[in-house]
Amino acid sequence: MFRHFSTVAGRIRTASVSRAVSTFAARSTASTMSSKIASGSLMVAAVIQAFALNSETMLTSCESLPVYGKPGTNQERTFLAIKPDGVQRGLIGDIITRFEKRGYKLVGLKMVWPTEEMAKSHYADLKKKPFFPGLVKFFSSGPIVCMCWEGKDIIKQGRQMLGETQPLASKPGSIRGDFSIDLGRNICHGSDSPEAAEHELKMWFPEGANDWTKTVDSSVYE
Ligand code: IDP
Ligand code: MG
Repeated sequence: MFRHFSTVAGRIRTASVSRAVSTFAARSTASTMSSKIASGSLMVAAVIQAFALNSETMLTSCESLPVYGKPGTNQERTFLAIKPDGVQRGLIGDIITRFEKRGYKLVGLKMVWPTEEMAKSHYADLKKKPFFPGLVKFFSSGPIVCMCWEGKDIIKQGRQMLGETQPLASKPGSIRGDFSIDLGRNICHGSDSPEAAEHELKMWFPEGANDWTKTVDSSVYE
């Protein structure tokens, strides 16, 4: 039960209410009830519908940017994750610190225990690879830390800070080069293109991110 996104559940609940209300209203209209009862029902339905719509509006009104930001600007965003091995090895703080110290802005953060379905969906582009079943099993074997980072060139810079897919080919100073040895235990994930960032951020942060202003940005950007 802890594996469910509360906001997704909230949205589903809201959507269900909307659907139920529409069905109820349609049925009320088509029924042979007296017009007084029917209009009363419609009024109640309209109030509930307005409430449901308002919940949606409130959910989106604090998101002035799409969750994937604006690629190519200082508000470019990427999806980075600390995989189950990174969590087990106590590297959450170190990894976050690297991006914070570089000057990037953390706009989304949560721990999620992915289901196998979520893992399959996340790595869908690799589904024909022989290592896919093992990858899915491992990715869903424990909680991961999901992050949305924002800043200039973050998609490419994030990949560089992670290192190469193969840890043995990763330079010291990179996360994989400093902390990992084997391919299937390379600690972290990062979107590899703007398209991937959009897809992954929509998937892992359906509730959106936090569009906060970092007051020291004038000391980071000229
Ligand atoms: P990436 O994580 O650097 O983007 P991808 O090619 O997208 O690399 O692969 C996803 C993950 O699958 C890798 O991080 C790695 O953990 C795992 N992986 C990739 N290639 C292999 C392989 O040949 N054998 C086992 N695991 C692999
Ligand atoms: Mg990849």
